Amino acid sequence: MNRRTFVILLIVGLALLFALAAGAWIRGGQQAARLAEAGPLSCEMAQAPASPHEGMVYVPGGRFVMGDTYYPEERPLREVDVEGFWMDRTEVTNAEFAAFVAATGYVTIAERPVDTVRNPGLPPDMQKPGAVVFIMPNNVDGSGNIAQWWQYVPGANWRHPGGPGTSIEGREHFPVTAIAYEDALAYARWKGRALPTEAQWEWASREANPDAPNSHDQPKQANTWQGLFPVINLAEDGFAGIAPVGCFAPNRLGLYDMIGNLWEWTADPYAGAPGSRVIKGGSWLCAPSYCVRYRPGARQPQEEDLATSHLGFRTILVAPPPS
Ligand SMILES: [Ca+2]
Ligand SMILES: [Ca+2]
Repeated sequence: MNRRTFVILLIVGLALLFALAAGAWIRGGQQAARLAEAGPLSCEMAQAPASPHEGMVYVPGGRFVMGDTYYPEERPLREVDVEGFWMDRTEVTNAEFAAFVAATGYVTIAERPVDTVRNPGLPPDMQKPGAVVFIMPNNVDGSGNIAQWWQYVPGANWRHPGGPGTSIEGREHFPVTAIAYEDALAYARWKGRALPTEAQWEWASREANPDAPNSHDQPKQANTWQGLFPVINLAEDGFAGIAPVGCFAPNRLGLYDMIGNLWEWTADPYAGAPGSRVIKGGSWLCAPSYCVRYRPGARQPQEEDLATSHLGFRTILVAPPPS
C-alpha cells in the first residue's frame, strides 16, 4: 500500500467511524426523547406495610460510619448515632403537594415576586418568579460551565415544572419539583412532620445497616443517567427524565428512590456555603462521566431559595417504633 492509498483508507475509515458515532448519537437522542414522552405515568409499588403513619416506614436506630471517600466534601468518615424514626416511603408527589396547597393556599418561593432589594444586580429574567430547569443541550464546549444545561426559566414552578406551557396534569404520581427549602419545610410542618437531618437521611439510605455494601458503581435499581452527560442520554434504565415515584425496587426498609430520581432536601445547613442546605441521593442527571453522587454518602450544597428541576424531598417523623 502506498502512502496515498493509506491516506485515502484512513479518511474513509474515519468518515465511517464518524457516521457510526453520529448515528448512535442521534438514535440515542431519539430513543431518549421517545421514552421521555411515552414513559409510564405511575408504577406499581409493593403493598404498603401496615403503618400508624400513612405512607411511612420505620427506620430503626443505630450507629454507622457516615460519609464516603469519592469526593472531598464527603470526608471525613465519622461514626454517628441515629435514633429510630419514620420516613416517607417515596419522594413527596405532585398529588401530595397539591393537597397541601389546596388546604393552605400556600404559595411557593418560585411563584412569589423576586426580592430585588435583597438580591441586587440580577439579570432581567431572574427578576421574574421562576426556577432553574435542566435543558439538554445539543453539544457543550467542554468548559464545564453548567449554564450550558441549566437555565433559569421565568414561570417555571411546581405546577409548570418546565416553564409556561408545561403542566403536571396526569403526573400526580411524579415527585414534586421546583421546591425551595422553605416550601419543603412548610409542607413537612403542615403534616406534623420534619425534614430529615443528613445523618437520618444517609442512615435510611444505608438501609439502617452499618455493614451495608458501599459500592461506587452506578446502581441498576435507580433512575440515573446512562451515556455521556449532558449530551447523550441513553435512558437504559427506562427513564430519560424524572420517573414517577416507586418505579425501581425499594431498599430493604421499603424506601423507594433514596438513590436517584430527584435529589432530596435535608435539614442540615451546608458548612462553608451560607444560605445553603445539604441535599442527598443524586438524581436522574447523575452519570459516571459526571456527578458520581448516586451513593448514600454523597452530598451537595443547594441554595435554600433556588427552586430546581432535579430536587425534591421527603419527610420524617420521630415517633415510637411499630408495636
Ligand atoms: Ca434515567
Ligand atoms: Ca431520590
